[in-house]
Amino acid sequence: MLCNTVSRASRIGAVLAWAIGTTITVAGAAELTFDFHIERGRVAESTQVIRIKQGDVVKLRWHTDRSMILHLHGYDIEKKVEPDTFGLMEFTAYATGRFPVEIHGSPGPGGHSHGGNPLVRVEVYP
Ligand SMILES: [Cu+2]
Repeated sequence: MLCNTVSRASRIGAVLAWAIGTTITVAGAAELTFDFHIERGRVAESTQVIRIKQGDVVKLRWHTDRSMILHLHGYDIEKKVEPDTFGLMEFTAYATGRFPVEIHGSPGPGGHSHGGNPLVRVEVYP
């Protein structure tokens, strides 16, 4: 499935791109794209944890069955996602650690509630 294409394939793609000299930004860093499909508030198990390296340029593409707001903690990126399109989060993984992506119930300060497991965990390794 297209939506389950995760780090391995993306990393190979990035290496190939590097070989022809197009997309590399910093020595050793890769450009990585991850696709997620959210259904009933969850993503496929194989995409619940993604592992990247510090300095990687990362794109997270979100497909969803209902509109919601996603929040990548630590990097503090918020993205409203809607069905029938995809929401894109783009960042350089400058900080190492483990960063949860949570679903926010509604926009605004009152809607910032987190419970249970995060939707996705982003792990950035030095
Ligand atoms: Cu949050």
